[in-house]
Amino acid sequence: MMRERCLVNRIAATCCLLVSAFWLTPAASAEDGYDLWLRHAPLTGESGQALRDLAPVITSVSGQSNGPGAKLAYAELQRSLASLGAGEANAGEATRASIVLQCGHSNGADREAFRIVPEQRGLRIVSPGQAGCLYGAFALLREISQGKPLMSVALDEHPAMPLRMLNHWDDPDGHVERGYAGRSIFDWWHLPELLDQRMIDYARANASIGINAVVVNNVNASPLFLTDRYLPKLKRLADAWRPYGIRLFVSARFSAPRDIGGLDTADPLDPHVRNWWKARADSIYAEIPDFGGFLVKANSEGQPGPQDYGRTHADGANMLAAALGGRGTVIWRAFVYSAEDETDRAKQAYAEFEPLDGKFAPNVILQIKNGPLDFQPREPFHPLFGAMPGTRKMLEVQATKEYLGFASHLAILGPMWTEALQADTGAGGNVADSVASGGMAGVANIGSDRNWTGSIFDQANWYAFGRLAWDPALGSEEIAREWAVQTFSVDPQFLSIVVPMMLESRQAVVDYMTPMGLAHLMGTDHHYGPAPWVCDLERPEWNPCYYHRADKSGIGFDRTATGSNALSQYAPAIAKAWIDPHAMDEDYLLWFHHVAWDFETQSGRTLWHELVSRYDRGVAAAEKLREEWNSLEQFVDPERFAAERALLAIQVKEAIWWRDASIAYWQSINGLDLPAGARPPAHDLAYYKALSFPEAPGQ
Ligand code: GCW
Repeated sequence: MMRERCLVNRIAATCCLLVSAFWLTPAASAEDGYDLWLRHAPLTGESGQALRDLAPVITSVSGQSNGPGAKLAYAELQRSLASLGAGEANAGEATRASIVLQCGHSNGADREAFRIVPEQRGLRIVSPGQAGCLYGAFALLREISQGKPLMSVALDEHPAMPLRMLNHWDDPDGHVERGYAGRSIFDWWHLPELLDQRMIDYARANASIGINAVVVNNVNASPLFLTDRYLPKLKRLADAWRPYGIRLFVSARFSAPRDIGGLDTADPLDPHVRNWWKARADSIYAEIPDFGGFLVKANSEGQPGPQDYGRTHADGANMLAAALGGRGTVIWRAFVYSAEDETDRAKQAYAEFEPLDGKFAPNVILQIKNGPLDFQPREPFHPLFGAMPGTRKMLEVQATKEYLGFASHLAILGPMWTEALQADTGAGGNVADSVASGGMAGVANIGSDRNWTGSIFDQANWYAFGRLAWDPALGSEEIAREWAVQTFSVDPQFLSIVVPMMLESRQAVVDYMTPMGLAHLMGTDHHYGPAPWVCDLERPEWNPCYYHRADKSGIGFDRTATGSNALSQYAPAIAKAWIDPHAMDEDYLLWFHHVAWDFETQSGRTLWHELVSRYDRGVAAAEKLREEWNSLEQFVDPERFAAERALLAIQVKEAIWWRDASIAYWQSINGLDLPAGARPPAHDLAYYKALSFPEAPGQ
């Protein structure tokens, strides 16, 4: 199907080139976004000519051509180079370039590494393993798509971390928790008999950016996934994805021995419970020999866990680790907080897990969200990354944008994830270093929408996730450019506008939603739109007022020694940078400090005036995104152009809504006038409070 689509795209693109010769409209053919960054539109100009001249011939080193990675790499190069224009050979046989695939059969850690080595008349893709060969092929195509001459591509790469994993929060009935791109892509109803072509296209897209693991179901897990009924379904997927180097994982419900096992307990120290999990694991491995393992959300937000039996997280995780043995990995989430605990929610995960350092089995990885709260537009990095040296760790980020305007708002997350990955933990390295033996998990933003992610620009977040998990040192700009070239156009004028748009988009969202370190002010349940006034929910930490702590005298959460002292969970050198409200990075000011409304900020303005100016800056940035996109019509096909134009109009409208509702609320608390010249909110506070969104998706 994708092959046919490629052909259709090539014909369309060729027509487009012919048309453009007359009307100078280089982007006339409609596209729906299904092909992602793998469109491989024909190269034009000198690079297109050069590729046609070389018309590479692809071969595999004899005896090594039968592995799954080699076969896929071969097919991928054939089809995609043809799509890029190499199929239309200008060259005679004697002058054609050669691409040689040399793929080994290693099962070791190096199986994903690859080199692209230039040769006299062509190049060689070399890997000790099969997956590495496929990664090498995709890397070559990425380079060529950027206009790099085939003969000058030379790479030597290996992944920075072993697990580069998508977490799907998908339920068996097709609902996706916090998903904004339609229903689940997994058709459990028709599996195992029917394997949708989408499952292959999905694996190919993941492999193209180095993703090697997928958790297929929600961490709020249904025990169904552990039943015999689901085994053949899971097996069908695992078999389909194996050639692409992807291992399948399942979110395991901790109470499964009770829910589906006929036991009256799920106590991790009970021998019957241990045997039950061991037998379950054996049944899974009998069908899926390379099954990845279990992801577990335990004793968090009502999920069952070992604490229900007076046991620790380590007891629970190690019991499952023993059931898997050397065959797989338990990924245990550190996202926990408790209604009964009076302390700052941002402190609770550290308080619970840090004392368990060194107590987890070697095949347990602790999965930690990027910040100590919950995927906010901006948070400081999670203090656990600077702790627990005796524990394997994994970084969890969220591509779905639960708190950043869903798929409606343009917010490119590469800069946010880079901010986390490159944060110095004060413990001898940065966050990326601290997860080097674990990995990176991305809560997937993928759904049944034709364009996969609900908007074209949200594809860039899937892309950036894979690229950063492969190499956390990559710059956001480089990633954005790579993506934009492959997804839209290599035209320098287009790139000079769209790449900065992408890079600035996340800060725009921070500014109009939660400036200066504010957090969790989103509407209850759906997490869409402003609701800083909410203060009546059962659990204190469900209320936005818990986080902003605004009163007549000031605003912000005191996390210094005079408050919750969450700062003390960071290494002293790191905490020092945040301790002085006058000298610190003001992007985190109200995260760590409660300050007076007339506190003097670094701009010389009072806190109140500075806040208003940040809201205005955010709205202006959203307007700029819209204007800039609208200036790019000539570079983008009509379908994708119109879809994004509509979304950016929504974003501007909602940025104004965020600003106005927030300002109206703060004024109701502080009783202060707006700075001179600032526009008053369009409506009174009662209007904003009365808005409701019964149809908001993803809840
Ligand atoms: O952010 C919260 C979400 C929940 C989610 C939870 C988690 C899967 O609102 O929907 O549950 O985080 O990460 O477990």
